[in-house]
Amino acid sequence: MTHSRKMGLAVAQMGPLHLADSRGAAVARLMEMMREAKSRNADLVVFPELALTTFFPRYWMSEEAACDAYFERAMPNAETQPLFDLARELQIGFYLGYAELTPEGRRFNTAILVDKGARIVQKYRKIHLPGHSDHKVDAPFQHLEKKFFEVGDLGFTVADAMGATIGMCICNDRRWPESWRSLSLQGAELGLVGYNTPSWNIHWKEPVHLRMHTHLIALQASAYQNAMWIGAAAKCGAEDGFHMIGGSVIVAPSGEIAAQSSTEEDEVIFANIDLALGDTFREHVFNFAKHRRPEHYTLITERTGAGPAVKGPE
Ligand code: CDT
Repeated sequence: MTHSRKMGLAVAQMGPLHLADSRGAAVARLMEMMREAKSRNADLVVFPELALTTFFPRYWMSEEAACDAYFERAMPNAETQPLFDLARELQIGFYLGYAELTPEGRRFNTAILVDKGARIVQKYRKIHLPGHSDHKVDAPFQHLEKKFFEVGDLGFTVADAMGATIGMCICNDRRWPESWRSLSLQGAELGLVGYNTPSWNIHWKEPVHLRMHTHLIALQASAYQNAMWIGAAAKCGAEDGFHMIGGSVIVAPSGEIAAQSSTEEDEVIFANIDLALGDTFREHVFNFAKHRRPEHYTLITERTGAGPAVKGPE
């Protein structure tokens, strides 16, 4: 008999952040949603990827120009300190995505986990960077994550915070089973992800509805196959005319959606999640120690791209 272990989980979706919107305006919106999350008894609130600015990788510019306009040289800093102060006052943790410029001048797409005392307890730097680094002059917009960011160098890690073992990833990472498996193999009970997903595919003529479908199917399958809860926060709607999907969700280890946003604006969704639900899956169908067969999975780390068929016994 497993005893319930409840945690108040809020996901704070953001509507568009336009080019003209200041960091101060973004932080004020985050603070307002943090207050709402607390009023609904949340222990933790999940904010989106790159939550302080517009999704700037859609614009062609130099790395220097991007650094000047969109990257944070410290966290917290003068503009985000009020968010940290409010978290401490309300005793609520948060996940926040932002563009990180290190003292050595390295650029990462980063997320932090902050505890109820406003201490940064975990940092993650995005590993799966989608898009391109060249200027696609004929495309309606760019996706320049490969130009502006380095591949994250911190790996997939977990932290014990707010009563749960928590792992983080960022946007495109959610589409890769390796991300979630790396977290669940460290006992993650809750995975957090922020995202900015353009509604239009600039590489091929993808029906727009598939953007929502592939987003949800990836999260629901990943939650189930890794016996974990997932909280996923969009920044969405049309940023200066460039539309991104909403669909912020809280997904249970059963793969079922426990809460989902219904707008493309600032919106807080909430679920009083039971971490023990994951224990049931971990003890039975996904008892990793009992049922996994890593000796048959070696290709997963030996190969990056697909290669020739492996010869079996004659
Ligand atoms: N921000 C980010 O990683 N966006 C990507 C867009 C690629 S579209 C398949 C995403 O995976 O949502």
